Amino acid sequence: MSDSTGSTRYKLLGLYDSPFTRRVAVTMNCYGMPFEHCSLSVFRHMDAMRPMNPLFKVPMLTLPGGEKLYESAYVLDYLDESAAAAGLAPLTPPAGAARRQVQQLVALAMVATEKAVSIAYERQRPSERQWAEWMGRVRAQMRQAFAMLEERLHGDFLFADRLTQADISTVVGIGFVRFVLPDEWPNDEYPALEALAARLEDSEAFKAVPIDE
Ligand SMILES: N[C@@H](CCC(=O)N[C@@H](CS)C(=O)NCC(=O)O)C(=O)O
Repeated sequence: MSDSTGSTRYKLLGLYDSPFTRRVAVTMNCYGMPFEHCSLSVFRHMDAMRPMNPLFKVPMLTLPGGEKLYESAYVLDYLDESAAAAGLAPLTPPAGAARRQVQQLVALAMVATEKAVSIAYERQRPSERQWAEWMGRVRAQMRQAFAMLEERLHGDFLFADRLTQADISTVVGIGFVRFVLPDEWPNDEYPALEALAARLEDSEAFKAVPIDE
């Protein structure tokens, strides 16, 4: 199927320094779903982005037929369903306790990530307008979520000795903190998470979507 521009490919809009965009990109790589990357910033490239996404919210995945999907969780849900239809094991289990447990690990990863993104936004404000108490609260929440993930990580992966969305979402969150807020990553506090991040960042699915692209 092609859209009005004749495209037959998936198009992923958003920079990879958005952890939400990057987790979609890594997931597509894991599923072997090729896509075109539209590398535009929601802040710096608003004029170029407006015609395709006047919401200025990323990620946005355009399907080969032209349909646009927003919200990384829903995009991942679509990708999982497509992967399952193609006979692949979805990165979030389809049902039952396994699904619930992976989703809850992803929820922790998203709390850590969203709080880190909040810190990054707060730092964009003029220094006299930054709210130190708020940043302190958000930082504590971010660290708590990473600590809970660290506690849950015993083997090579967060769930059942195989790669799931819990690992991908956690590692893109860690990547975001280390790249955008390096002073917010407490070195050596989460050794198991650091080992997971090192291993996954070295895999093809992650290396193909570097955070600074
Ligand atoms: N819950 C959303 C969060 C997406 C999000 O906040 N993206 C940021 C980039 S990291 C963005 O588009 N920011 C611009 C804005 O919110 O105006 C998702 O998972 O897709």
